[in-house]
Amino acid sequence: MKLHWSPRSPYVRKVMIAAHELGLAGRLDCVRSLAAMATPNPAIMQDNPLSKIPALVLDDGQVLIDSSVIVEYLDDLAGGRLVPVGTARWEAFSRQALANGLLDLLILWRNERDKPEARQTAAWLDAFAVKVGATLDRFEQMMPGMAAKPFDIGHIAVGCALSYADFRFADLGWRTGRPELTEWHVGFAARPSVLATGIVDA
Ligand SMILES: N[C@@H](CCC(=O)N[C@@H](CS)C(=O)NCC(=O)O)C(=O)O
Repeated sequence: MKLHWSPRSPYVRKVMIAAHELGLAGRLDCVRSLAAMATPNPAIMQDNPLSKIPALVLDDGQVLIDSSVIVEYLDDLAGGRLVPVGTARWEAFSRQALANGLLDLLILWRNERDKPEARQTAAWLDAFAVKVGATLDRFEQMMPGMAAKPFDIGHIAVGCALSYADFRFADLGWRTGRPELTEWHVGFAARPSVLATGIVDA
């Protein structure tokens, strides 16, 4: 299976963590693919016209896009360990959606923050800060229940979003006032699948 991959992408990292958790990492042929909002990449677009990564090309040519879809596919392939059943399933999916939304916000925030000051929209910057803060608070409120659940697709997304905040928003101080989320993230960061997939600016 060919994976459009980058060591910088938190969405790709979700897929890589799942692959390691499921024992499937060796089956992925990771192809370095440069995805940037302002620069459509024809090599990616052959497989994903949105020019976004991750995109997974299966051996029969079928293409799966979106990190959550790909993680669910890998879980299915491995016999299902990361997607719970029953009520826990909807909890995990909701947690994943919230974390994906947090990642989307952080990326938009970074794009805006990195513009020359004269071109920044102050109202957007303020709104990003408010929404990111509220989402982090919600994760703190989800403790200790979230920490007690077996590791699932939602935990992967939350951990990747927090680690991305460390990577691109070191000054955000997301740990302040969120002791339980902080403690949970220490455990997340120590997992072999997470250690094997560190995000780097390369
Ligand atoms: N919802 C998608 C988001 C993927 C995404 O935005 N990936 C970024 C890389 S971190 C990308 O490809 N950006 C290029 C672009 O937006 O054109 C997912 O979960 O896979």
